[in-house]
Order: sequence, then structure tokens, then C-alpha cells
Amino acid sequence: MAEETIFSKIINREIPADIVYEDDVALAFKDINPQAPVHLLIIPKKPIATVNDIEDEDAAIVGHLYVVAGKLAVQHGFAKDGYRCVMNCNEHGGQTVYHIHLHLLAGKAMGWPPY
Ligand code: IU
Repeated sequence: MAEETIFSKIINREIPADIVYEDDVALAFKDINPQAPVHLLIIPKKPIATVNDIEDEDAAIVGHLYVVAGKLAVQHGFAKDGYRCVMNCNEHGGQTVYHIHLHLLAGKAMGWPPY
């Protein structure tokens, strides 16, 4: 198991967050520093530090994050227009919180490449 981060505190309700979805495996909440009109973070309840730390046994957990992303896109009305899902890894990826999280960005057309 990875070290606990601020995201574990959000899962445990030790610090507040604007939670939009929860089930046994995952939690989704609004990013405190949104980079798009809609910016949600979808995290596993299991604290996995980085993409490098995802084990075979975690495959269903990580796949579930995308299932949640698709459901949230429908619920929030941006599934048809489209959106971006991204998971940053380590320094060059721009990762700052070492508990994997799927960024779900929506509400405008995204640029590419992302730099
Ligand atoms: P990153 O991919 O690790 O850089 O993303 C971390 C995100 O977590 C970043 O977009 C922050 O704004 C966001 N965040 C948050 O929503 N709430 C917090 O308490 C903290 C970071 I710390």
C-alpha cells in the first residue's frame, strides 16, 4: 500500500471536498484548481501512488475509474460533446499528489499536444 496522501483524508472525510460520486471502489470530486469548466478527479479508494505502481490485481480498479468517468459524463451532460481523461505520472507527467487520480476535463474543446 502507498503512503497516505491528502486524497486519503478526502476519502475518510477528514478534510472536505465537493464529492460528486462514490461507490465501494472509487470516489470523484471537483478539483480545487480547475483547468477546464468541468474538472473532476476520480480516485480509487485504494491508495496506489503512481501509474508505475499499478499491479495486475489492480486492473479492475483502474478500469472502474474509466467506467465512472463515462457515467459522470452522461450524468453531467458532456458525453456527446466530449471530454478528456488523463492520469499524470511522476515529475515529467506533472503529478503532484501521489495517489493515482483520473482527471476528467470537460466543457470546452481541449488542445493537443498538451504542452
Ligand atoms: P496531479 O496530476 O497530481 O498534478 O493532480 C493533482 C490535482 O489535485 C490538481 O489538479 C490539484 O488541483 C488537485 N487537488 C485537489 O483537488 N484538492 C487538493 O486538496 C489538492 C490537490 I493538495
